[in-house]
Amino acid sequence: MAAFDRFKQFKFAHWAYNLVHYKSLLHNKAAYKKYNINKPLIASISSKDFPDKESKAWLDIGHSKNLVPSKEQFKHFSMDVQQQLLSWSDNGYLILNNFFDNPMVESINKEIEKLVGQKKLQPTHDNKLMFANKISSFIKKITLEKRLNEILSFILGGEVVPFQTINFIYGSGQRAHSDSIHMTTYPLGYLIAVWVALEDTSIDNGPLFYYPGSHRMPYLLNNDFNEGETALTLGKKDYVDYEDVIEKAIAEKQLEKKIFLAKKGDVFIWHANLVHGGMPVANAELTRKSMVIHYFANDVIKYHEISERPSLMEG
Ligand SMILES: O=C(O)CCC(=O)C(=O)O
Repeated sequence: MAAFDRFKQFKFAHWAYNLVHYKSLLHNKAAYKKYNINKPLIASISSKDFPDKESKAWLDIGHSKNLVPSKEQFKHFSMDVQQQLLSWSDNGYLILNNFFDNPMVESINKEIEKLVGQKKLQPTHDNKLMFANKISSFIKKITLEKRLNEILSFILGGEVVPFQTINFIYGSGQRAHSDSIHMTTYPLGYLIAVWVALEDTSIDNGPLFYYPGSHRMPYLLNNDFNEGETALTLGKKDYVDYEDVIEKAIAEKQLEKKIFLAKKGDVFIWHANLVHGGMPVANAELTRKSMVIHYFANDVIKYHEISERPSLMEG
């Protein structure tokens, strides 16, 4: 393990970092009070600090076909969206074909290109362009798109707040995972993701894949794969260990894998616990421009399970 990675194993390194970013942790204050979490906002936090693993988002408590029609807002959605909301509990995803029109998609692509050209957006080691929403008022505006936010806040049962955007120029090739290991909430299930196709995808440029119904599997959290945690150090297992465990769980369940062959402008919304990833890129010369926006419900505890770091949210 590299020296810096070893250093990050020590929780006090995170506490110091959190202290510097104290303002960005205030979003957790009301929820800590509500759920009786007696810890400073800068402290490490994980599922072990919560009273149960059972509390869930309102739409996960029963079946969406029974729950959604009783809400006033439901009848204001299009027939297509209504049908998909009724099946949310079965599928764990929703598809909005042609949601963004061509000029809008081109404007997003231009904006990302500009930010990359100006080196304001730099690819991470795994080729992600992170947090364009924090440096571009145009991208921020996209995350707040009204029709989109109405659907998201309906599904999560309250106000949603964008946490991050991730832009891809090439397919991610990312292994199967649930976002709840990266952006965890208490109660569970209060994260939602929006994937936007910024060009057509095909089997050659590494399209998105997903397992319908996988969101109903138990949430995989530190207790399920990590070990060796102490009061001062994080568990000894790594993200790769998590990926191995989730792949095994999917294989055991024999869930069907589906591939989203998106057209430019299509949107795919997934549940906090839907297992998904990126297909291997068959032709490395092809781009696969896309943007993911992750949203949290506003009034829940938001953090990162593996590193036990509370999420940093813009004030
Ligand atoms: O776009 C992809 O290939 C995968 C994105 C993803 O898995 C995520 O953002 O959680």
